[in-house]
This record gives sequence, C-alpha cells and structure tokens, in this order.
Amino acid sequence: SKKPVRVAVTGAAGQIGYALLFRIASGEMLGKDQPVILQLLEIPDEKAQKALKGVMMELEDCAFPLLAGMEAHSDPMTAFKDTDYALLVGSRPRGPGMERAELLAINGAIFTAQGKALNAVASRNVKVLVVGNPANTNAYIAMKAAPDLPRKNFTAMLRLDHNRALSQIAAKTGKAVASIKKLTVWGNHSPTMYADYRFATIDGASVKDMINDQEWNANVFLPTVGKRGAAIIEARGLSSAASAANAAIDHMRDWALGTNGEWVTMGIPSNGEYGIPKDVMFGFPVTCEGGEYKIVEGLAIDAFSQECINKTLAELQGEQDGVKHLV
Ligand code: NAX
Repeated sequence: SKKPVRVAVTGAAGQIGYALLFRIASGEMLGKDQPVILQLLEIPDEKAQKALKGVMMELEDCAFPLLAGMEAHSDPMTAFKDTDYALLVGSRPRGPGMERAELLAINGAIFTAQGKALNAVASRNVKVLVVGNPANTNAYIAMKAAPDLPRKNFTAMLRLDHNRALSQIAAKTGKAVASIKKLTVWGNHSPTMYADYRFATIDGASVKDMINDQEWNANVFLPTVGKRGAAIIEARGLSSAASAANAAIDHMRDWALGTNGEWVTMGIPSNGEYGIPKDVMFGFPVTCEGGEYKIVEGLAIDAFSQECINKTLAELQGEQDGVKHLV
C-alpha cells in the first residue's frame, strides 16, 4: 500500500474546511488508495482551536480507512512541516466597509508568514492552492515569500468560476455538464474573470456556434458567472462553501492525478503567456499530467476577449501594486 502523504489545510475550522476535510480524508482528492495525514491550521484564538478539535472528533468518528494521522496547529511553521499539499483556505476576505489598504495589509501579513513557513519547512515539491480571498493576490504574496520553492508550486483557485461557467452552459444548451470540453476562465477570481467558451465543444460541436448569441455572452453569461458568489450570499446568508470545497478538490485532484488531456482552469504564475506579465497569478487554460500543469498555448484572442483579459489583468496588477512593499 502507498505511503501516506501530508496535507495541510488552513482555516480548517471554517465553513469551507468543514465541507473539505471529510472529502480529503475519504480519498476524493488524491485517490482511494492514497493514505493522508491531515495537518490542520487555525488561528491561536481559543474558540477557533476548540472548534478545530470538534471537527477532528468528527473526522475520527468517520473511521476513514485512508486517514493515517491528524494534527492541530496554531503556527504555520509546524503546520506546514514536510507537507506535500497545502490548501490555504483561511484568510480575511473583504468585509462591509473595509478599506482596500486594510484588506491587503491583513492578508499581506497572513500570506507572507505562510509563504515563509512553506519556504522553510514544506516538502520541496509541495503543491500549494490558495482559496482564501483575494485568492490570486494571496497566492502571489505567498509565492514571493517563498524564494526557495519553485514558483510553479503556487496556484490560486479559479476552479469554482470554471465549474460555475460549465453549469451555466449546460443549462443554456440543455446538454450534460460532463459533455462540455475546452472551457476556460481567464484572470482574477473576482467578478472581472473572463469565462471563455469560444473553444468549448460538446460532442465535438462548437458551443459558440450552438449558442450563437454574443448578447447573451456579454450581458447574461459573464455577469451571472461573475456575480455568482454574491448571489449565493444573498440566497444563503453565507458565502459558497460546499461548492468552493468541491472546486478545491477538483483543482488538487487534477493537478496531482492528471486530466487525460482535458482542459481545466488554474490560477498560476504567468511566464509571459498571452502577454500576461511574468509572475501575475492569472487564470489560464491548462492540462495536467504527471503532477505538472501546462498552459494551453496558441489560442486566438479576439478583440472582445482581449478587452476582457485586459480588464481582469488591470485589476490584478492594481492588487499587486497594493502589496508591492511586501514582495
Ligand atoms: P470562514 O470564515 O468560515 O472560515 C475561515 C477560517 O479561517 C476561520 O475559522 C478562521 O479562524 C480561519 N483563519 C483566518 N485566518 C487564518 C490564518 N492566518 N491561519 C489559519 N486560519 C485562519 O470562511 P470560509 O467560508 O471557510 O471561506 C474561507 C475563504 O475562502 C474566504 O477568504 C473566502 O472569501 C474564500 N472563498 C474563496 C473562493 C474561491 O473561489 N477562491 C470561493 C469561496 C470563498 O468565498
């Protein structure tokens, strides 16, 4: 049987954590033959640590055959020790009335410390996924704080946007979600993201031709996907949690186990592809194989798409500018 791998999860007592940990422990992320050791990080706050203990009691009570060990931590320097996978979920998302500078300062501190800890103690092959918002910029900060780790090990979650786009297209075309191939989402995990179905196919046929409605694309589809997070909050009174956890599982599973040539979306540091400046943490179409992702290159970018990409890039560069002093 396989040797256990170490999976660190931050914000483990939060609502995404609660929808995520049980699925990791049951083998849905890394395979039904891969034992895992969970290294769980929460803030030192007594209530958070107590809640974390409660989640761990429930994990014990599942008696998962693949759960080879479990640890509670309040310090990233111990939580990330030798970790093979790190899911950075805990952060301080923007609250009502919160200034941008405040948001960036708080998260700058969290993700600088966590990047440094990963740099110091994690496996040199650690795969890092940042879920906590602002996800792309937090991933960028962590990457910059970890100069001894390969840049490519740091990724941000665009998969929820990707999955949201898939389900909107399935509803519009009346086709099964699983039949949709070659969809992607460019840019920032924010309402400026650009979900792009120009290359998408269903049973080999072009989705763009099938829909053939640029009005719907610009005025219904993109705003629906972009504002879906806000719509969930409005309906549920809480932000997306199970769907976010599901997207995190999808992202890590595909990165680790491969996509068999299928496209998925990952937020990854640019190497200059599609004119995106180096290091910008940007949503790109990728395929995964052998534990590595590869950008799908050579796609034509039309005027409308370029405009959308420029807009989401400008937002990301603005965020990056706001943390210049940290990186
Ligand atoms: P919760 O507030 O339920 O949980 C967050 C947990 O993180 C809390 O228990 C808190 O104590 C902990 N935490 C905060 N700072 C920490 C730190 N420095 N180290 C360790 N733990 C820390 O939020 P939840 O609903 O779970 O959402 C978590 C994050 O995901 C938020 O930033 C949220 O905005 C973001 N999201 C990102 C999405 C994406 O697609 N990238 C979608 C869903 C979600 O909105």
